[in-house]
Parts: sequence; structure tokens; C-alpha cells
Amino acid sequence: MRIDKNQINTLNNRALPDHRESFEYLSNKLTTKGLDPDQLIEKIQNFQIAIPSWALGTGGTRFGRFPGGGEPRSLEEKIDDVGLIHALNAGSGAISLHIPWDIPGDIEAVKSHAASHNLLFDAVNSNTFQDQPDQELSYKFGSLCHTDAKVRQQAVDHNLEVIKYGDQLGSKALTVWLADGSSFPGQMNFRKALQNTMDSLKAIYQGLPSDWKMFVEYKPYEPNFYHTVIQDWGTSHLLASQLGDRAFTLVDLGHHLPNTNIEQIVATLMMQGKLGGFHFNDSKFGDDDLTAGAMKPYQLFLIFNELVEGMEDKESKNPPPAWMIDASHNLKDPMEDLLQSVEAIQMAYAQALCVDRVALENAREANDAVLAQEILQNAFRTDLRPLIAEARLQANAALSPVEVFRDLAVRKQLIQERGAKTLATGL
Ligand code: PSV
Ligand code: MN
Repeated sequence: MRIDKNQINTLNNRALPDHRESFEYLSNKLTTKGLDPDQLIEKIQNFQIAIPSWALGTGGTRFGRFPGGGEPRSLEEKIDDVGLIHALNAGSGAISLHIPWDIPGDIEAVKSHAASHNLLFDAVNSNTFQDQPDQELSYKFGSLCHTDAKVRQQAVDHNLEVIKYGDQLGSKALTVWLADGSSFPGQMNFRKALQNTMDSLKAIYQGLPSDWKMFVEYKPYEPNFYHTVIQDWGTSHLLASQLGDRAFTLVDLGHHLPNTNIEQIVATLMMQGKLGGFHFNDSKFGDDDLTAGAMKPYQLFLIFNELVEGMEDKESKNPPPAWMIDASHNLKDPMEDLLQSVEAIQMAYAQALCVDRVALENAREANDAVLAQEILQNAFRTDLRPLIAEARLQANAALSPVEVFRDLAVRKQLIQERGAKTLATGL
């Protein structure tokens, strides 16, 4: 199914008078503070967040999965779902593929299908954390770090194949996340495992097209419990630094131990010009895959405060990071969840853009912790929802995406088209 822009317009019209009033009020307030609402809107519209191909189906836990129906059955249908999301919010203009979950068959057809929805292909993701039915050697005891050179080579070859698919589709980056590690003390030689990983990544890096980037994603635990080879940003940074200029660290918000200061990690990586990509989600305990901003919106804002500082710094050597949502929703309708995530991310971004950076820096120089907090929280507590809605309105998208999704009964139509018991590939 596709959403006709006229349907969105009609539904927008209902809410327009209310919106106009609140936007005008906010606009005046922002202008008084020296901010330019038009400039903010342009930045919000340019901030596109990729949707991963595995997030369109219902996720689950190891205890069970409760699919909601109408899940996409093919890559084409996944592209359709991202197209629907993008039509509603004008902020999700890219899809990120996971190979081999979503191998593009007819490349040209897949490309033009995506283009018909105004979608680009974001970073491609390799998968050496699962064994595939036709696979010769097992990744049970690791992939790029494996003790057996033949397993390492198989994993390197897989990554090179993923690059090949991505290249044909117009992607410009490869994301490598490894489940490699050990679950029991003594099981693995830390040094050898890291060295093997480094050597394997070097082999992949050599196969990277010259205009591509490689993102090295870290994670402190899961599925391995005792140690993961790339456990933290420091290890990822070490690998990326030794690999070369086109290798970067990727930060996934769910990949930190409780209370880690993620905003500080962001600042450090940006200072080094090594923050390549970002996976958004929220969590209470670990890699919970909750809606971005559902649990800790202030932390998300603090992270964006550092991101904006890095992005707005004219001297910064950090290239613009790639943005993606990485979540696997087990209760909500995946598309509603993604709409909420994108909105929360845009909100945190916009709030960070409204921070009075000069005043904040002066407060810091004067060691005025009270004033610094006032400045940050003034921005955080400004209700910028009308600004985000206006950015969507001007891009012919929905004033209230979730509401329109429900009013148009999108899920019901998808169930009618695809069936109630369909299963999307992914986790
Ligand atoms: C691993 O937890 C991860 O964050 C990586 O990005 C994977 O590619 C993705 O989730 C999907 O499993
Ligand atoms: Mn991730």
C-alpha cells in the first residue's frame, strides 16, 4: 500500500488551526532568543534517520515472539514499509540492509523500487553472528576472531560480499558488528582474539571501495557473557585508528553498561574525528531495544548536545555521522514505534540546536555549574513539538504521524494485503 499525499493533507487540515497557533507562539519565542525558526526547520528536514530492514517485523525475546500481523514478507515489502514511514514523517529517507537477511535479488528493480519511495540505501550490515543453512563452517566460536584461519576467511569473504551488494545499491558504508567473544573465563585468548579480529578487519578494509567508510560497532556483552572482543568504544577506536582514515567507531546506545556516560564517549570520538555512525534506541538495563527517548529523553538530549557541538564546529575533522534506528520492538506495532523513535530523535536534535552555546561556554569558563544546568535545561524543557510538526508539514508529511497512521488504518490494510501470520526476516 501507499499513502496518497492528499489523504495526509486532508487529515492535516483538521489539526491545522491548532498547529498554526502553537507554532506562531513558539516561533516568536525562538526568535526572541535569537534563533531562526526557518534555519532550524531546514536542519530538522535534512536530518534523515535510516530505518533498518530488520525493524519492520515484530521482535521477540528468547522466551517468545508475538507477531502483530501484516509483517513484510520480502525486501520489497520492507522498502514499502519504510516508504510509508517516510511519507508520514519525511525524516526516514533511507533503509539499511542486513545481509543475508535481505539479499537484494534484482538489484535494478530493488533500486528503482526504493527510489519510487524517495529512499536511499544507508550502511549495509554483515552478519557473522548466525550460521546460515548453506554455510560450510560454523561461527559458534567466533568469526573474525576465530582460532581457525578458514573460519576467519569465510567471515572476511562474507563481508566482502556484503560490500558488493551495498556497492550495487549505492550504499557508502559497511557496519561490522561481531558477536565474537567468550562466555567462560579461560575459554579464549584475549590477545590472540583481538589480533585475529584486527587482521580480518584489515582484509575487509582492503576491499572497501575508495569512497566507502567502515563502521566498527562495539558491545560489552551478549550473546557472549564473559567477554566480547570489541567490548567498548576504546577497543573500537583502537581498531578503527589502526585500520585507516575510512574506518570509524559506531555507537549503539544500547551497547553500554548501566550509567555509562555516552555523551562523553560521543565528545571524545568527535574530537578525534572518529565517530562514524549512530544506532538509536533506549533501554533500562542493556540492549533493550526500546523506542528512542522512551526511557531517558534527557540523556538523549545530552548526547545530542555533544553531537551538535561536534557537527556545528567548523574546525571539526569528524565527517557527518550516519544515523540509524536499531531496535526490535516486541510489544508495539513496529511502524508506530519507529515513528515515535524518529520524532524523539528529531526532538532531542532540535533541543540541542536551541542550546545557547556561547552562554554555556561562558558559564563553563566561570565554573558556574548552576548556570550551565539552567542553560541546558531551558533548551531541554522548551516544547519544540510544533517546530518538528511544522518541519513535517512543510515537507508534505503528517502533522501527527502516529495519529494519521491510525486514522488511515495502515496496519489493518497491511494485514489484509499480506495476511495476519506473516513473518519478517531478522531477529
Ligand atoms: C547488535 O546488537 C546490533 O546492535 C547490531 O547493530 C546488529 O547488526 C543489530 O543489532 C541487529 O541484530
Ligand atoms: Mn546496533
